[in-house]
Order: sequence, then C-alpha cells, then structure tokens
Amino acid sequence: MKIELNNTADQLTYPNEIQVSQFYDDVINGLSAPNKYLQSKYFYDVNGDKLFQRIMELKDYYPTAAEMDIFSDKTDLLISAITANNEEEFDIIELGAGDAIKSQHLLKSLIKDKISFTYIPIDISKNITDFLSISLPVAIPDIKIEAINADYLSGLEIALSRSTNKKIILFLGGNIGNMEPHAAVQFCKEIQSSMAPGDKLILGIDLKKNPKRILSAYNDSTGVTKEFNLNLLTRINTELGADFDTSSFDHYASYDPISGACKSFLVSLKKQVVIIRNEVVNFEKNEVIFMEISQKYSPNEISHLAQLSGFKLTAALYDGEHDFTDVVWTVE
Ligand code: AVJ
Repeated sequence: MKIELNNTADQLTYPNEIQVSQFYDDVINGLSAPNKYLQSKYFYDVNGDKLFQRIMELKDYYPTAAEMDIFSDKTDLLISAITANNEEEFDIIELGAGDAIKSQHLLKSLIKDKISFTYIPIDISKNITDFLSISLPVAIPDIKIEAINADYLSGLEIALSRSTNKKIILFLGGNIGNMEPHAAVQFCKEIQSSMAPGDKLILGIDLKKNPKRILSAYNDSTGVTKEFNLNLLTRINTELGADFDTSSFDHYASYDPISGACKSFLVSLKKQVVIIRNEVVNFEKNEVIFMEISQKYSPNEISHLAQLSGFKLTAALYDGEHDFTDVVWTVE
C-alpha cells in the first residue's frame, strides 16, 4: 500500500504550547553551544515526513529497500523468532513507526496465521499516528491498533502502563543510528530494563559497507536530503518565528568508515545574523550546524551492543546484499 501523507494534512492540529516551548528551548540550546547543533528528531513535521518519504524512494537511499527485503522475504523466520511456539497473546510496540510499511508485512502474516496481538505504533509525528489509526484498519482488517503520539521513551512508558501482555518491541529503519553509540547503549539498556523475561526487541540496524555507498545515501544527487535538512530551518521559521534565509545555507554529509559515523551538517554560506524571537544567533562564514548522525555498525559491534545492554541474541536476519540487518534480541 502506498501511503499518501498529503491526505491527512487537513486533520492536523497545531502543536501545543508545551511542545512548542520544548522545541524552542532545544533550538536555542543547540544554537548557543560552541559547536552549533539541532536535534534530528525535529526533522519530522508534515513537510519533513513527506521529504523523508521521498528519501526512502531514492535509489541512493538503500536502507529502506534492504529492510523491506528482510520483512517481505524472511517474514516466517521473524514470526518464529517472535512467537517461539508461544500461544500467549502479545503486544507489538513499534518505536518511531513512520508509515509502518515494513512492519505491515509482519502484521499481515500474523493475522493470516491467526496469531492474536495488539499493534501499538508510537511516533513523534501526529500526522503519522493519525494516519496509521485511519489507514491500517483499512489495509489490514481485524487489526487491533492503539497509536500513541509521543517520542520513543515517553510513548513506551504510556504503552507499558496500558499493557500486561508479553511484548515485542520494534525499532526499525536504522533509527537507532540517530544516537551516538554511547547513547545507543544507554537507550537499549533503558528499553531492556522496562521489559520482562521472554519479551523481545527487533532492532533494524544499518551495516558498515562501502563508504561511497553510505555517503551517496546521505548526499543524494537529486538534493532531497539537502531539502530535508533545510526544512528544519523552515520549521523553526514558521513555528518559532525565526528568520533563517535557507538559501544562505548548504548541506554537507560526511562518513568515517572507521567509527561508522555518518554525519550531516548545514554550512553557513556567509557571515549572518538570525533572530529567533528575542535571541540573536550569529553565524560566521562556513560555520556549521551539526544536524544528524546516522551511525553504522558491524555485526560484531551489534553483538557487543546486545551484550552491553543485557540482551541475548536470538536471531540476525540480513537482506541479500548484507546492507542491513534486523536482529531479534530476547530478555532472559
Ligand atoms: C530515519 C533516522 C533512519 O538516518 O538514515 C535519511 C533519516 N536522514 N536521510 C537515517 C535520514 C537523512 C534516517 N533515519
């Protein structure tokens, strides 16, 4: 099913005041730091969702197709790793569900196999959670869905407070790559501590590979990734009343094949001043804003991450090219 995010645009509510003030504080903190940065979670407003959909369709952006390959070809392996012959009803909690296009393969197969579960997608974009609540019951009749509009950890807390079932947590798409490696360990530990023995985490992780392919995925020839990054400046203009001139910033992506860190920056093309409400932000010519990390891992580093965060590796699935992996980790 092809998702048309445009259709939900007219159902949007304006962000509430608490969210706006958190956004404002995060932006001001990031832009007053000695090395300026913005948090990549703020990419996903209505326009950002659409731009990310366009990124996922790019030939250069391989992770989506690779993970799709795993979810469409290895669904049976996934299901046996999840259910492990257990008949208990369970909940599938998906962190950062997005258009849920990959997980739908799994959800459909589970329904077909008459396995009973509730699907709880969590997403920071209300545009997305509204859309899923409306469209999934159409695409997958009989599905039980309870969408939550929140960031990962507060969403997980809400989901856990509602459920006493066995849990399968999905964290797909390489979203964990948006955390620095030390933060990824902390995050996995935190998830682990909220889970019970027998619960499982399915984690989608982008693998280290030819550095040129990685760089092209974040420096695409059509410029959509640049637009995706600049859109955050536009969002700051509209939601926080700033006056960024997006044509005075360029996009720069880098990849370090040893650390596995792929980083995106915006570069100020001239000395300039930006006003955000009462705050004045000065940019030197060529000063950068660090926008996003998309960390890549080797299979060994992934095993290490499982160990550090207290999980047992139950299964590791790969696409045909070994570009991407979905691992199934269990709490013992
Ligand atoms: C949605 C976080 C997995 O880091 O690959 C795509 C976002 N940024 N192109 C990624 C993204 C630039 C994407 N994730």
